[in-house]
Amino acid sequence: MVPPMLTNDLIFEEILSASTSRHHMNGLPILKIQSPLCEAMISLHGGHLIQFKPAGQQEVIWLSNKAIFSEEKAIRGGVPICWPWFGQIGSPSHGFARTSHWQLLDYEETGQAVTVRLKLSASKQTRTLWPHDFSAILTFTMSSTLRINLEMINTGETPWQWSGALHTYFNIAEATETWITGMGSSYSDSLKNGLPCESSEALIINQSIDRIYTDSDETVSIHDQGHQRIITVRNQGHNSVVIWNPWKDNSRSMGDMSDDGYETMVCVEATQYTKDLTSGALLMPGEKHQLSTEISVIKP
Ligand code: TA6
Repeated sequence: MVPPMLTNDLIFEEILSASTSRHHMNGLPILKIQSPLCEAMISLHGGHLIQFKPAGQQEVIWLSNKAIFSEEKAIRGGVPICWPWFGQIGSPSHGFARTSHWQLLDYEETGQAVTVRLKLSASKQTRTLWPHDFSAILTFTMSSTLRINLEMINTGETPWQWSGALHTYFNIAEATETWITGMGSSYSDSLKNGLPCESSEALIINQSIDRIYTDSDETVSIHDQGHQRIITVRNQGHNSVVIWNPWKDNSRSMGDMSDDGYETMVCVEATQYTKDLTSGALLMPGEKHQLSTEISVIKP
């Protein structure tokens, strides 16, 4: 079920192509994709994908039914773009990309997929938060699978360092009946001050979890028993996979998540993790880097 605001509060603006139309919600521009292969929505505020549903299947992406659509806030759920830093090592938390307005660069559709590209470049506003020149291009390739690619380019004359994440919220039928494999065995536990831990068992979502896995397999699988499916996640250009579920108490403390929100979501994030702003991945002038995630659904 998509949250009611996606159907009730969406105001149509214009048709862009056979599968793509432009809308707005609370004044924020939203692209809606309705193709024979999938349904999806992307908010230009944050460059934030807020829906993805392959034709004939359940929603793959979770969006909070209390998500706030406002220029000042990051949307709770979907795929927040955390960049150019991950976590609270800078301000705002998780970087400024998820609260910036992204420009629609172009869109294309073939029989195989709908592709939408968005762009964010350095501006007076971004330089007050992060004094660097950059250009970032987000490409969403949507068919029965979803691929999100964040390409970052150092357009300046000095090197800079970055971290970040494609902070995907997955929609699952029931957390306690969901387990995750392929994330690897070594992780640092953010709930225990980054304590290094080892566990080779499948991860069951039955408690508050905030872990940074550093030796994941190429494919991480979310066994979503209740929906009788496996969601596979293949990341590239990252150094870790963060898995997060806020569980009861934290859900209750978040104004933009309902008290039981944690029961139907889990975040599995393509992450470039670093402990502070000065030890991030280095990008030299003129260099590019791509951080991507590819999400598919397997019906056993
Ligand atoms: O990726 C996990 C995490 O960094 C958690 O520590 C948790 O706070 C979460 O992201 C959500 O952060 P947000 O700033 O969106 O509330």
